[in-house]
Formats: sequence, structure tokens, C-alpha cells
Amino acid sequence: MKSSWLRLLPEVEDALHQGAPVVALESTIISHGMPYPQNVETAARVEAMVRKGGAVPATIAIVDGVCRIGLNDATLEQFGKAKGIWKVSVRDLPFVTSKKLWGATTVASTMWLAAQAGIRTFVTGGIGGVHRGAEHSMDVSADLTELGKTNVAVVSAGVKSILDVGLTLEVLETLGVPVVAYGQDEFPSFYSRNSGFLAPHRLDDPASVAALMLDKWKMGLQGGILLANPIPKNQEIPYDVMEAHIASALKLADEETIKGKDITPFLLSKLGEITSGVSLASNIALVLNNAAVGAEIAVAYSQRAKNIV
Ligand code: PSU
Ligand code: MN
Repeated sequence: MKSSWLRLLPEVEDALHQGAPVVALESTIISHGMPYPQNVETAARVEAMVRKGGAVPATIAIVDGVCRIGLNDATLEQFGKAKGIWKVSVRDLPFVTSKKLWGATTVASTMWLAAQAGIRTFVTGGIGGVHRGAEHSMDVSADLTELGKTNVAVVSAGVKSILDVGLTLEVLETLGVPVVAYGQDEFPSFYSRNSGFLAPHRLDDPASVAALMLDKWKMGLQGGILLANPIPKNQEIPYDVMEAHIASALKLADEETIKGKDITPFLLSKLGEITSGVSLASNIALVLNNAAVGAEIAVAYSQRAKNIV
């Protein structure tokens, strides 16, 4: 694809031409979601996991104002190390491109860019959603808006309980987004396998998820799909334990009047400090687990999509 603002890594472009499986990956999790050097190590391990599953990884980010679909290892390293990289949601895209800046893409902007490139499967850790206290702050992540309109399946470990899980599920329903728990009935909450909320749908294998994706888009139902893949049992942090830590982190955010796009990175880093790194280890484990499942789904989807034509 030749375009001044969008550039695909040749390996990704070739795979897409052949209808081979490709998995999109976001970059905010690298620049704002985890500390260096674990962020860069994790990004490389996630890409390796996707390859092991038979798909081509495409980490999405903005380099010198160009939206890149697929990054090489040296650029990944720069993203993990550099300070002051923009956290780019959809609203920020034209600002960052026109100013030729570097930007890390959130779930929302990664979804949109993945769709422009023709990628239908995207792996992340957790999505943004309705923040606690949103009735006053109106802080509702653009990730939800994008899920309502862009045709990409997002593999996540659910939404973290730094958010209001119940309200997030309500908004997803309003937006017409299928929310599917993978292999269990309950909607998981990122660090924990439970959340206290049942997921509206449950599927147990990649072929079923691929079938749902194909049907949704074949029918002309625009928008994404949220797959909530629970963290592996041996890495989970019990819900009640995490709730107490989240309450402390939220209190600190309030005291330091952290607002808007800075809230999620602030809470993630505070939780890392409060749990002495245990939350970070869980975060890494769940992203790797999502990468394994995401690759299987991309493979199943590309096989089915090819059979149809
Ligand atoms: N959840 C995580 N780690 C992250 C994020 C979410 O566990 O790094 C990032 C994602 O990129 C997500 C963004 O799209 O935070 C949501 O930010 P906001 O709440 O400002 O919309
Ligand atoms: Mn927000």
C-alpha cells in the first residue's frame, strides 16, 4: 500500500496480500503501560508468541508522523526507551502526523489503523472503558467508541477494575459490540479471572470466534468484537486483593489531581509500585496468553475467509 501517511512493513503487506493471518498489536502498552526494559522484552515476546501461533505480528505506532503497520526491533526498542512519546488516541492522529511526531497508539487508534491496513485481529492487554466516577468526569475511553464502529476483533483480558466494569459492559451493549468471554461464563477483570459480571456471550475455541467475526461482518454489522480471555490461573491476583490496591491507587490519583489521558498510565504504574511488581508480572502473563489465543483466532479467521471466496 503506497500512501504518504500509512506504511506497511513488507512482511505484513505480503501476508495480507496472500490472505495469511496477521495480528495487530498496540504500542501504548509499550510506551505508557509498562516500565523499561520489561516493556521492550514483552513486546518482543508477544511478537514471538504470535509467530509461534502461525501468524505475522504487526505492531502499530507512529514514527516521524507516519503511521506504521509493523515495526522492526530497533524501532520497538526506541519506543520503549524514549520519554515524551505521545499517547495517541483517534483524536490525536492528525495532530501527531501533521507535526511529524512519534506516537504510541491506544486500542482505539490501533483498531482504526489496523482496519485501514485490512487487519481484522488485534491483541492487547486490556481496553479502556468507563472510568469510576464518570458521572462527574465524563471519562469514557474512545476505545469503546471505536469498538462501536470499526471492524476489528480485540483480544483482551477484559477490562481492569480501575474502571467501572458494569458501566463499561452497558456502554458496549449500547454500541452493539459482541462481548465474548473465552472459555468461561464470567467476564474477567484483567488481573483476575472473575469480575462479578457474567459475560453476555461465551465461546470456547478459535473456530467459533472466527465464525462469529465472519458472520458479523458478512451481515454488514459494523463494529468490533471484544473477546475477553481470562488471565492464566497461576498468574491471577485475587479480585479482592486487587480491589484494595486499586482503591489506594485511585486515592493517590485523586490527591495528585491526575486527569484524562494520564489516568490509566498513572494507575498502572502505581499498581506496579504498590504490588512490588506482582501486577506487572501478571500483566505480562496475560498479554502473552492473549497473543497465543489471538494468533489461533487469526489463523482460524483467515482459513474461513479464504474458504468463502
Ligand atoms: N490497559 C492496560 N494497559 C494499557 C492500556 C490499557 O492494561 O497500556 C492503554 C491502552 O492503549 C488503552 C488505553 O487503549 O490505555 C486507554 O486509555 P484511555 O483510558 O485514556 O482511553
Ligand atoms: Mn479517558
